[in-house]
Amino acid sequence: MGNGDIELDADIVVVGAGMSGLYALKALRDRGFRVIVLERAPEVGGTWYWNRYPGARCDIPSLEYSFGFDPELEQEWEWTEHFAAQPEIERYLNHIADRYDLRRDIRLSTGVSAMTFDATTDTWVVDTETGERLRARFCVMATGGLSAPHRPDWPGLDTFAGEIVQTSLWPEDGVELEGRRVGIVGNGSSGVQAIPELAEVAGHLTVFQRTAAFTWPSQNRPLTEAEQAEVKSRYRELRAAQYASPLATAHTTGAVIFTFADPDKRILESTADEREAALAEHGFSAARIWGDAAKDLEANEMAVELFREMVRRTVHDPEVADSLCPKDYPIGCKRPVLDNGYFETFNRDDVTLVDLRKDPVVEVVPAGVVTASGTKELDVLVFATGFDAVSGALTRIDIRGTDGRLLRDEWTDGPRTLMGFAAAGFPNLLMIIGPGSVGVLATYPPHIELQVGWIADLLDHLRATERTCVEAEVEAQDAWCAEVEAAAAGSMFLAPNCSSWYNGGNIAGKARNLPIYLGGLDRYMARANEMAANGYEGFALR
Ligand code: NA7
Repeated sequence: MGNGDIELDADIVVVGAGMSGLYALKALRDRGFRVIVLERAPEVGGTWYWNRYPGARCDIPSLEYSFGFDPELEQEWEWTEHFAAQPEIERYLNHIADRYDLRRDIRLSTGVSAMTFDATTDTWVVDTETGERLRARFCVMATGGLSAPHRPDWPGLDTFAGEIVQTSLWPEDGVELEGRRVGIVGNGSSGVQAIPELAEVAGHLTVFQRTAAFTWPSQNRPLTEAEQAEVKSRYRELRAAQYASPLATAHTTGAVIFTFADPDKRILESTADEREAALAEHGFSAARIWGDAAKDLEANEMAVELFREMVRRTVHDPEVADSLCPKDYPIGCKRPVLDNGYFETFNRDDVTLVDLRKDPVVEVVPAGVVTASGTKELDVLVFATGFDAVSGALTRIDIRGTDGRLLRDEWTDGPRTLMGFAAAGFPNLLMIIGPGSVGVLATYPPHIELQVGWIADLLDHLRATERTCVEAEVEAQDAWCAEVEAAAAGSMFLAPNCSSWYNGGNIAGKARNLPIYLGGLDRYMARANEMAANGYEGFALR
């Protein structure tokens, strides 16, 4: 690539060797670019390396949560379950690293601390936590949407005499749990997945809950050979369906994730008998079948009541059941959770629920966690308290663009990008599944393939036309941000009493904002491809 007089370590530095970074390396190397990947972890896999807590599992069917770029890879890889557990996905990503000889361009245990754009040469200077400095023309951020761990700052936490672990930073050699007094904080996907597994091994499990979860039985089961062969026999057609769909799904495997809402079913007009029949037929999913619950808060509250009824029918102790009933936010505000025996776990004698709304945390002491009602003695304290999502992995790096402006400061009121690909003021910096794209809503592997393909085409175009710089234009970025906002209007993600990692409400001081385009991947990619066809409209190419 035309690098003039300056010495470049690579054409492109990719930050992160998770799913996005691995595929970016493969695709960009295939186009003849010199690529170096920098990864903080000692292994590849990203999310599927770090989140190795007991029970960690994907909530998208395995046969769809996988890459389609190589039909041979698709045919040779055998998934064992409808919803793959973490070790299997980690093995899959390691297999990809080996199969395409990716490791030679990946530097492990090399976190990126700072990135500075040098406008005199149109290059990025990348500083690592290991003290290295690299220069590249372009940076591609493959830093993930749920990768910047968040942990509460409880008073006295550092005095705790036992072991503190976080689900998203689970040690590779495990944590001793057998027979011990274990506490867990957090009831999102991570907590809900971990709780039944921890209860199995711990001597006693104490669950500290701030907000009750909407979670549905996953109905996970082994994939039969016949099911797998059937999907593999028509994989091209199914992948095509994924690439062209709003959420990169093809409903291939027959795994029942949820009973989807029927637009014609209106809970506001339903009778008590009809609701009872729905409970008998669908169980917890009876709360999800109503078309009017998606946008109408009154209908939503009626659907939530069906969910609560299922909790009361499942959990024996009425007080515990009451605490486990979601009360003050709508279904659809947070990402739905899939579980394996979550509510049933609270019927065990060796599991205690502490409802932090009634019994708040006072402090942590060497012996355990003190709440208003007294000390809960613990040997291990597990935080499943989520992430500074979507933008956090980017704002935690000191990214300095034109005139030294800091990305973190530019995004104080929420991230601003042109379609999640790039941000004005930060030339030659491209993002995979960045804020302002469809983001975490569409199935990652096919979604990543589409985005990386678009980025690779852009970089190819720059090389072919001998340009050294690409930057999002402010007007185009403003117009796109307005469109993202318009698409989110009226959605439950921004309901008045909804606070979640989607909208930044889970992190104190973070701007409340939904940096996710709700218009669907199909419309998003059509727009991206149209921009490309019009000579990368909205981008300044120099
Ligand atoms: P989530 O979904 O953000 O869940 C985090 C949980 O931790 C949630 O129940 C929070 O309660 C709780 N939390 C956070 N801070 C505190 C404090 N200070 N005290 C008590 N409880 C707290 O993260 P996950 O890792 O479970 O899942 C993230 C995504 O990964 C998931 O949606 C899937 O897409 C995969 P809150 O609701 O804020 O009251």
